[in-house]
Amino acid sequence: MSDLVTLEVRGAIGVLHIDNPPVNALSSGVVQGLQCVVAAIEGDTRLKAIVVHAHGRTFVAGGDISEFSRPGFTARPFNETLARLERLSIPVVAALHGTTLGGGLELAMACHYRIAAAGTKLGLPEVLLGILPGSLGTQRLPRLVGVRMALDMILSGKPIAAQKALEAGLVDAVVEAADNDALLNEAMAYANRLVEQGQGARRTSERQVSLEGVEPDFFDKALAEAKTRKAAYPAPQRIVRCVQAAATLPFDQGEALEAQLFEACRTSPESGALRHLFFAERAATKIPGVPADVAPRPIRKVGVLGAGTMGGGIAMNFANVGIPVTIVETSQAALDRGLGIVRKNYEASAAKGKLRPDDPDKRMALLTGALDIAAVADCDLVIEAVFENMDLKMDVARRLGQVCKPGAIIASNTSTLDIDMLAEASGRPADFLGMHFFSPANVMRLLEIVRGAKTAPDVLGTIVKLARTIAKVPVVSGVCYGFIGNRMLEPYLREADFLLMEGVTPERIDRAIQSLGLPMGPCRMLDLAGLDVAAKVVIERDKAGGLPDDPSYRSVVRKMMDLGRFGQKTGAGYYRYEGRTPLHDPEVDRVCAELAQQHGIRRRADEVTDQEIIERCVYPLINEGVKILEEGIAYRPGDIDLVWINGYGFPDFRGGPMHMADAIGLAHIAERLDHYARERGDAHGYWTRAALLTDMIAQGRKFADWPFK
Ligand code: 3H9
Repeated sequence: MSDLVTLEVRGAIGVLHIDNPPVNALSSGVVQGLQCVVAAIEGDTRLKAIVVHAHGRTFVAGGDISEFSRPGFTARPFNETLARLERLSIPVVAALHGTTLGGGLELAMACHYRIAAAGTKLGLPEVLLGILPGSLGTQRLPRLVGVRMALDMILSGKPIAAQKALEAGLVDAVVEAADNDALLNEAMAYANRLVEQGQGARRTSERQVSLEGVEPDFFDKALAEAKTRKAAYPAPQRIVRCVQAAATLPFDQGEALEAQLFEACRTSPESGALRHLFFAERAATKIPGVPADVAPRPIRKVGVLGAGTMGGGIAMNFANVGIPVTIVETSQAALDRGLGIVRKNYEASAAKGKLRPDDPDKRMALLTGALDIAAVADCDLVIEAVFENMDLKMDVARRLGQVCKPGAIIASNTSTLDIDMLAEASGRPADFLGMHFFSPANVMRLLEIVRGAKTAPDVLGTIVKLARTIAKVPVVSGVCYGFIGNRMLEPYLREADFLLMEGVTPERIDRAIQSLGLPMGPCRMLDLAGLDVAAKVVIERDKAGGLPDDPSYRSVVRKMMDLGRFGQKTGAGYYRYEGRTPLHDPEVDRVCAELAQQHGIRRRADEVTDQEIIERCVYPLINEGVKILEEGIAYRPGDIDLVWINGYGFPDFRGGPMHMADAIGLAHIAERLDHYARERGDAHGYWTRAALLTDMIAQGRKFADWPFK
């Protein structure tokens, strides 16, 4: 018998212990252990009841996701073990705590009775990994809670609270247990009572699915919805089919369908991408040079400089989790305007039912406005979100260095500027870093954390941890122009600009890029962000000597700014707008043709295929990502993928640009970069491959093999 799963006999009760830290995932070792213990129980006539209990912080949190990509993986051994467990004639009680998820809940549902510690969360989150519950979750859950709730839980992947599970019939009792031992005692007492009362097995698979209150077209509608809204994902439609089978077919037929469709999902590239992102998110919090047990500095109060769109959004993140914020502005009018927008945002969320009615007042009470920078003197963390201008930011950094209390962390929200220079200006480079939020800062999940040359490890550790507290995905970047995301965005936008001059319309460019699953192509994106803002970034960089010696470089965006076409906010940019609807604008064609003539760019829209648009915009972006890895700006390819998924709307089912590059094939990408270098010339190095890309191809490596030995 393995140490992972053991059987302890306590009088007439057998306790099946699962002990596989940190989350008791169902690794092949655990499954083997379960098989052995269930076989032992079958042959032990002393036992009158069984309690299934897991050690540590949670009951089983699911199948071991790291094993899903292994050749030969199958859910069959686990499912057969569950069937044997369910077939036992003595009552089997599951004692649940923590996060009882996926295969963990499926194990619980194969038991005959379930008791849960108050605070337990129960769910089937497989859909978030692009799969469906593969251990009879689609068959047993509808038998316990009905098809409507089962479908809702499986399609959303959201866990429910123990009390709701009790009301729905998913658990039989919720108990207050001070700790896991106390829970085990409660479960023992429950099992003993069942024995005293002569209660036997109560098998979920033998129950009928109730269709009461379910309309005849319920499944058709659910399928249509899954097809239209979630067409790119492999699981939702299949989930509907499985739950429908649970409601209409015998258990074994539903089981066979689930097994077949689980396998189809598991082996899909989309699920591979989503699983990659699951582990990437966890890996991103592990920072070289920062010990895992580093003591974080306490963050009890935050200061934000600037109450504009960015500053207000940043402040909301902290108020949302109960951390008070002091917001500093330079004028009362700007402060009132900023705080007014924050209140409106909260009230809109409350009106939509996303917040409780009293939440806006409670959260606003955590925000204090001030007009003097000295007001942040008692803050543990101060984030400056003033206008993106180096002189201004240097001055603010200097003043913060004087005002902040000793040990306070000072952060800049700059999206491009040199964090090391700002850190030196503050006079406290060890306490300084970049916290680059993405707009809207209260919504976008990405937080790019910029590590300066002298940022102290505990400062970095504190902010990575804090990011998770405020529900952000933290990714650490080194210092370079644009950090990870905006640096990679640059060649993407460069090529879009050239394509416009070659005569390709904004609609065609956007359509081609959107065919990958991005919500917007580059033209729509810039129209929304503001072409004035985008052009100013180019102009500032030019002034700093950071642009190639190429007068045609991003000349369309600069021209748009000169013409006052700032995008959606002025009703005209790459498109003209009726309300929010983008429409073709012949004026843009004319401007692009004129620029093409000025720069000697050949008009060739008829020759340009959608594939060329994708290759020219996306492959240089990937190439830039490889350079970022090569230079150590990003620690891992997965970090880059997280930046693009959570900050730029890259579709998660593609796993991010680096994961997608593996799927396309690195040799193919390199070959196309070389092709464009030949076709278009490479005087400015636009198509020069990253050296690491060439090395990886020579050694037959993929990004999935990172870190390279
Ligand atoms: C499934 O069950 C399919 C079945 O239908 C069929 C099966 C046959 N596997 O998130 P944390 C690791 S699909 C492997 O930082 P938290 C995680 O990588 C599964 N590893 O902690 C990390 O490792 P490291 C359905 C897993 O407290 C460590 O545990 N279940 C798994 O913030 C701590 O994780 C899910 O989708 C796993 N299943 O959150 C649940 N889970 O320390 C997925 C965690 O090396 N898991 N790890 O970085 C979660 O949602 C969260 O991890 C959980 C804990 C809420 C459990």
